[in-house]
Amino acid sequence: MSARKIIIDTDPGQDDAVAILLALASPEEIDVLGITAVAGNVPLPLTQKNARIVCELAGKTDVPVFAGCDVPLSRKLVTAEHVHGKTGLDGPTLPDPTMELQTKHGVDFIIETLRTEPAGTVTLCPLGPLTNIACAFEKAPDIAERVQEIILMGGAYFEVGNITPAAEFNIYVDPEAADIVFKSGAPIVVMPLDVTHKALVTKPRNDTFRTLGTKVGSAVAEMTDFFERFDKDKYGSAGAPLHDPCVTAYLIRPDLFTGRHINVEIEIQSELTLGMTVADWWGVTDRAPNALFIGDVDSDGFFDLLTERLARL
Ligand SMILES: [Ca+2]
Repeated sequence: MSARKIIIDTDPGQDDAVAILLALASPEEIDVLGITAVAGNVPLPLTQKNARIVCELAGKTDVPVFAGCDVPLSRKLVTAEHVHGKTGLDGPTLPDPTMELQTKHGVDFIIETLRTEPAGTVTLCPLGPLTNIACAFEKAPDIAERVQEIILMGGAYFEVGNITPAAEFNIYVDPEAADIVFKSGAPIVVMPLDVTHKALVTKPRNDTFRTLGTKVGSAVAEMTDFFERFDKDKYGSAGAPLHDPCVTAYLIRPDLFTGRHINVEIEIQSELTLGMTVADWWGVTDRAPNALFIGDVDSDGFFDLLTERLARL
């Protein structure tokens, strides 16, 4: 089987960084055509810079990085420095990138790639708010049916919200964009908090990253140390959840994950529950399934994979 061609759409973010490192360490399964940055965890000038920092950390300076949208489709940007720190990548000290940002807009890169590559051969991997993807679908309605699959981190059902009581951060930041993507007709796989909260970096797991004895291993351990304090304080959990790496791990080992093919709709009107992913897990409506909503992961298998791959960089 040849490697799957993907575009990573991201707002790094420590967990985005680990997701990107996992993809870049796995060329047999994953061919990263490009990385598009979006405003989310921190504003766009930082997310596009962080994406380049991560590529350089991986030693993969030939991956083109594009800046996409700097604000949600119709709302004011909400960021998450309280989770990720001022830079978005707080924790390790990493050098400023020397690789150039591409001049093309990220949305145009997504459109052109989907139009150029054979239909059904490019997978989109959104790890942040869905603004860039929705913008591309709005600007070029012909591309949605050319997408092989969208594998995204976002939403929650049984775990409910992390930014409001009802909503997960990525969907909440740009609910209109999420609504467009979930209604696009493209095949969607969703990694909600329900599964990402099971991908916890416990202390022994983080020590394993640290003892890899590489620049990447140390950086991942330091990012996780920083990231962890938030979830420990908030949820009392035994470690930091690696949300976004669930997306790239799924590309390599889909057998580690289980879920249900169900209908998922996005709340875009209610002030109280704005950005909620209304997931028909129990099949109580006759609304057509539009997403594979993941609910569980073999967390040991996930961390074994992550450790093995990060060790290569
Ligand atoms: Ca992210």
